[in-house]
Amino acid sequence: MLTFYSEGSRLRQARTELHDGALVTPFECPERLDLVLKQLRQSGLGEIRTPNAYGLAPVQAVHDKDYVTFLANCWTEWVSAGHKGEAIPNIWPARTLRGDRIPRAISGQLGYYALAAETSISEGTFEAAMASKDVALGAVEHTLKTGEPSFGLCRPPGHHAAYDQFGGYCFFNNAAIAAQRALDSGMGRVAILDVDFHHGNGTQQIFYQRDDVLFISLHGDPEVTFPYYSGYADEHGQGQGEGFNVNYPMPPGTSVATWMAALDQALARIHAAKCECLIVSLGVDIFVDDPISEFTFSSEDFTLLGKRLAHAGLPSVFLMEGGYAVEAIGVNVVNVLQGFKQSME
Ligand code: FKS
Ligand code: ZN
Repeated sequence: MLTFYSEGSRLRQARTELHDGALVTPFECPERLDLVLKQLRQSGLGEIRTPNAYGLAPVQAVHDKDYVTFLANCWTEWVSAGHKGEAIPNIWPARTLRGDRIPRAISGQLGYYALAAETSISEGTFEAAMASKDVALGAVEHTLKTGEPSFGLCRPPGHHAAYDQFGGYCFFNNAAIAAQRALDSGMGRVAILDVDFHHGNGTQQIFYQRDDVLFISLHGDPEVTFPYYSGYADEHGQGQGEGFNVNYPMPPGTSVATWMAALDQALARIHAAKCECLIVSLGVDIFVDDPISEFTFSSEDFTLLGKRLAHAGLPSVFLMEGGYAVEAIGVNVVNVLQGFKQSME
């Protein structure tokens, strides 16, 4: 199985994350890449390739043009406005304010285009987001061409990024960009299966009114878990998209057996909807020791997960999302991929 990876992902080097009321070193850090790369190299899973540069068109196929421009210019504007720290929003068009204006000042734009405050924008953030979506596009292109599975070691992650909003460590929605690419190259219907601990609100929002992408997410119950305002079981999709969005929220501490039962239902839905390829938003923050998440996967359980995903029998692309128990993330990612590879016919 080929891995796609870009050195450009290292350009995201934020120093601050707003966490528990303090500015801390971000959980989503470049060292995550090294831990996964190290295990991939030891595993003999396959070659690690640098993707091509695909430019902005595939980004603009799922994101708002003005949002992309905002991300491209944000850091420079923030610095020229004389701000000292990293760019962090501190006001939003909240429910009682106007949501129909995009203010001229960068501080106003930040609130407009942000859905959460933990994720700062810093030098190199846009460039890293560009590298990350190229990784996703390289992976999907390879799978479309060969039918072979591939892994995109995306960083920054993507599943919280919506049509015109960033947050939850995400800027461009890598899975959505890859899914759109698959559709544009002739795939009839694409399944995106999101196994990250956190609900993939961005992916859901981008495809909510469409039936050409089936989005299914297994995640921590938003009643008590980020992103709180999305990911409930009654979100089924809208209009044409009715029935093509499926959420399995589960409480903190949910057993692997319960989680796997939800996965089986998800795979049955993917089969019933006649999806022609599978994109997995692969967050390994469902690991028991993950510092910001509350599911109970052991490292061996990740192998089982890979095996079950292989039973879907579809051309598959794995794209990295979260996972923070830094020591274990390499092992856990590789276990999914090895489990998958071993179970393919
Ligand atoms: C915990 C607060 C949660 C933000 C969590 C962001 C999770 C990001 C992720 C991604 F895959 F996108 F990286 N703060 N007390 O893991 O979903
Ligand atoms: Zn997550």
